[in-house]
Amino acid sequence: MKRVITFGTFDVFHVGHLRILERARAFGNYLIVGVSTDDLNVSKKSRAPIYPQDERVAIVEALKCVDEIFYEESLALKRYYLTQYRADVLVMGDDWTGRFDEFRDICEVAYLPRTPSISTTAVIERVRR
Ligand code: C2G
Repeated sequence: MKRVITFGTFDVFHVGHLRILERARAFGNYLIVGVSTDDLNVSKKSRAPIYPQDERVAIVEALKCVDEIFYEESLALKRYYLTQYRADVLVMGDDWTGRFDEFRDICEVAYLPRTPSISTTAVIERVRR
């Protein structure tokens, strides 16, 4: 059993989110996802998500590739989450490259290329226009 963990807000869920979760799951055979709380998102991005945390969790939790979810409440708790959920691998998109290298002492860390040409911000902008 290889346990994979990843984190994200997954706001206005799109195919880039789906692809990273599928690729993360392919790193092992059990995928745990830390979904950022609304409060954490405000502190990370200075705005509230469009979809509230319970709806974001409901969407991510329903995916075939996701085995377990929890609320990510703080970026500072990363080491605690990795230990608590006994992660063998941490997978993140390459917008986070280098940011989690300090955890290589307790698990494998992999950064995967983002899906091009799609983001929550781009979707919001398109809807606005
Ligand atoms: N992603 C991707 N391709 C895109 C857009 C996003 O692969 N076109 C990936 C990101 O790289 C990330 C995941 O999807 O790994 C979730 O993205 P966000 O919801 O933007 O996550 P973020 O708010 O950056 O939260 O502890 C880390 C964080 O909480 C990450």
